Amino acid sequence: MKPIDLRSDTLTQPTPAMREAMANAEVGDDVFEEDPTLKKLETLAAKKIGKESALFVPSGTMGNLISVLSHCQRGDEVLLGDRSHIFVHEVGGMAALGGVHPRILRNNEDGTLPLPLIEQSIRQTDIHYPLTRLICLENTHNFCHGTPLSPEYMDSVAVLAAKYGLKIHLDGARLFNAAVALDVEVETLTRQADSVMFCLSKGLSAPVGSLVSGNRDFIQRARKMRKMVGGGMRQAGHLAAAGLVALENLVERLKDDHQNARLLAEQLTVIKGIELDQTQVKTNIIFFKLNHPEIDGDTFLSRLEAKSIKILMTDPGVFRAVLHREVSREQVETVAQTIKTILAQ
Ligand code: TLP
Repeated sequence: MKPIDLRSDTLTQPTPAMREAMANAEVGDDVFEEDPTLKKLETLAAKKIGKESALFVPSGTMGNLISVLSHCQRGDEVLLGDRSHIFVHEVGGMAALGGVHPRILRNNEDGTLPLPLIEQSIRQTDIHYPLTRLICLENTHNFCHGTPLSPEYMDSVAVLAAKYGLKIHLDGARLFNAAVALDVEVETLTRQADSVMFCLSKGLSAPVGSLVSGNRDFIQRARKMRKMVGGGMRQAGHLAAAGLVALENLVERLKDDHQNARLLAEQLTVIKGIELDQTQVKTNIIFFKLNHPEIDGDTFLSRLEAKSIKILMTDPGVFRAVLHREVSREQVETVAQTIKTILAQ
C-alpha cells in the first residue's frame, strides 16, 4: 500500500500532463540561452511575479543563495529570521560560500520580523561595522506554521528598506500558497521585494526547479552566480515543461490543500495527547506537539509508519504535517482516526 506521506509537499509526483509535456518539450542548450521551453517558463514567471526578468534554478536553496550573492559583497550583513529556511536549513551557504554575514532577528510566531527590531538592527556607518545590505523575508513562513505574510506587512518592511537604502529578498518557496490563502494577486506580495524566489517542486507538484525573479541587471548577475555554483543547465526545458503545467494549471487547487490542513487540524485538536493551535493553520502546513505519558516521539512515528502514515518530527515531540495534491480528504480522515487510536492505547 502506498503510504500517506505528510512529510512534505516536496514529495508530490509529477501529474500525467507534466510527464507528457516533459517528454515532448522542445529543448536547447540553456547555457547558450537557447532553450525555448525554458525561456517560455522564465517569461511567464517574470510576468506572474511582476518583475522584468526571471531565471530557472535547480532548487530553492540555490535560488536563495544566488540571490543573496547577487545582492551582497563579501563582508556585507543580511537581516533574517531565526526560524527562516535560509538561516536554519540552507547549510549556512551565504557565509560559507559568499562570506556574507547573517544577522539573526527573532521571528514572531506569524513569521514576521518586528519592524522596530529590523530598524534598530540596521548598522550606522562606523569603521567597526559591516554594511547592512539586505533583508530576507519568507512567505509563507514554513517553520512559523506556514503563515502567509500580508501585503500590508510587506509594504511596511519596504518603507523601512527604502529609508535605509536596503534591498529585500523574498524566499517565496510557497508564495502561491500565500496568495491563494490571502486571496490576493501574487504581485501584491512581491512588489516590495528586489528579488523573489519561488518553488515549482512543492505544492505545485513539478519534479524539479525554482525561479528567481528581479530586474534585468539583477538577473544578469544571478545568471553568472548560478553558473559559478554549478547550476547552469543544458536541455533543462524538459524540466521547465513541467513547471509551465504547474503555473498554468495547479495554482488554484492549492486551496484544497489548505482546506485539508484545516480539516486535519480540527480533527487533531480534539485528540487527547495532541497540542495544536488551530488558529495558526492558514495554509497547507500544520505543527503540533505530542504530550502523552507513555508514547514518546519516536514511538509515535514508528506506530504511524506501521499504519503506512509518514510525518516529520522537527524537534523532539514536535511534528509537522504538510498537505498536498496526493493526500485526499478521505486520507485526512484516516490519518486523524489512526492518530486517535494510537494515542488511546
Ligand atoms: N523546504 C523543505 C525542507 O528543506 C525543510 C520542506 O520540506 O519544507 N525555502 C523554504 C521556505 C523551504 O521550505 C524550502 C524547502 C526551501 C526554501 C528550499 O527549497 P529546495 O528544497 O528546493 O532547495
